Amino acid sequence: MSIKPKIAAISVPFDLGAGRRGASHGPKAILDAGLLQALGQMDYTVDHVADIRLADDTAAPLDAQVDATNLNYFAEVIEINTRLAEQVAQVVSQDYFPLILGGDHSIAIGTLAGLSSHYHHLGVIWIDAHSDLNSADTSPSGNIHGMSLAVSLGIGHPMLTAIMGNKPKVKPENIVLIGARSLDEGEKKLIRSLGIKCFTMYDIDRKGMAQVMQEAIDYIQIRTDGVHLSYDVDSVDPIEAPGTGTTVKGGLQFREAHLAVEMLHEAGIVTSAEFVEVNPLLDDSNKTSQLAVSLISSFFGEQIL
Ligand code: 6HN
Ligand code: MN
Ligand code: MN
Ligand code: MN
Repeated sequence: MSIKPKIAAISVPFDLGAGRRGASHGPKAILDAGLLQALGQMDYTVDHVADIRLADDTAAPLDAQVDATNLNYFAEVIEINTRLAEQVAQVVSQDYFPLILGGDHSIAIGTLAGLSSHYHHLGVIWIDAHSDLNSADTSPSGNIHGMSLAVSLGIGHPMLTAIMGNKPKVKPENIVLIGARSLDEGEKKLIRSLGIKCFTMYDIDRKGMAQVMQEAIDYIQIRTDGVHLSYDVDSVDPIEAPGTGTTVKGGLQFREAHLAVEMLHEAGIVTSAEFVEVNPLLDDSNKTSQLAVSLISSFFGEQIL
């Protein structure tokens, strides 16, 4: 990233993919915490091109018309992601760097669908306590934010996998999971059977974050023509990121969380990013939205010295 990309910020105030409300306030909290000022100070041009929200008059629930068993807010998730996919496809064709602010992690469905219009071999670096590889058959909750990566692989309800065309948006060998520590049984099976590269917290403890990130970068850059960073703030330890709906203890430390994005900046391989699951309703101190601004700034190359 020696030449600064033009950034298209897309906010997605949506939380119906999650099990609790509040991630819909994430984009505003991140903006209020000073994101645009921080990027402006670093001489980036940021156009806040869209704020994607549900139409007021959501039509007759699709959930009632199709079999959406164990798929909570199916119709709303489809609507949001269809519109997000179109927006992402548009900005990527205009040579913007897409920066998506969530919202819950179900919005990765739309982000990846939109990106797949441009990249043939899209890589995905998924930093998350979870793997979001469930489907209606394996999900313990029915919450679609726990299914978004599976949908992008082409696994799940056909109306979800059909957004922006039926082909899978990402191939299993082009995914790297980082920070995993809460995987459901079906997800573990899928990771093993598809051979998805996964650096768990155990790997991070054993090897250190620097080595894990270097391995992730080396692995992904040789096989892809673009790399999307999907950063779920629940990857970070709840001490630093209390404001998120599905906290899991034993997460990334503040420095590890930053080192990951600093190394991605240095590698210059990432072509789009999203930061998701900031829920300010669970965080009176705004610690988590401030953390998001700090992570995004580091990702775009903020220098300490
Ligand atoms: N997220 N694996 C759990 C589920 O309900 O499927 C948690 C998912 C969390 C999803 O954090 O984006
Ligand atoms: Mn997630
Ligand atoms: Mn190609
Ligand atoms: Mn998560």
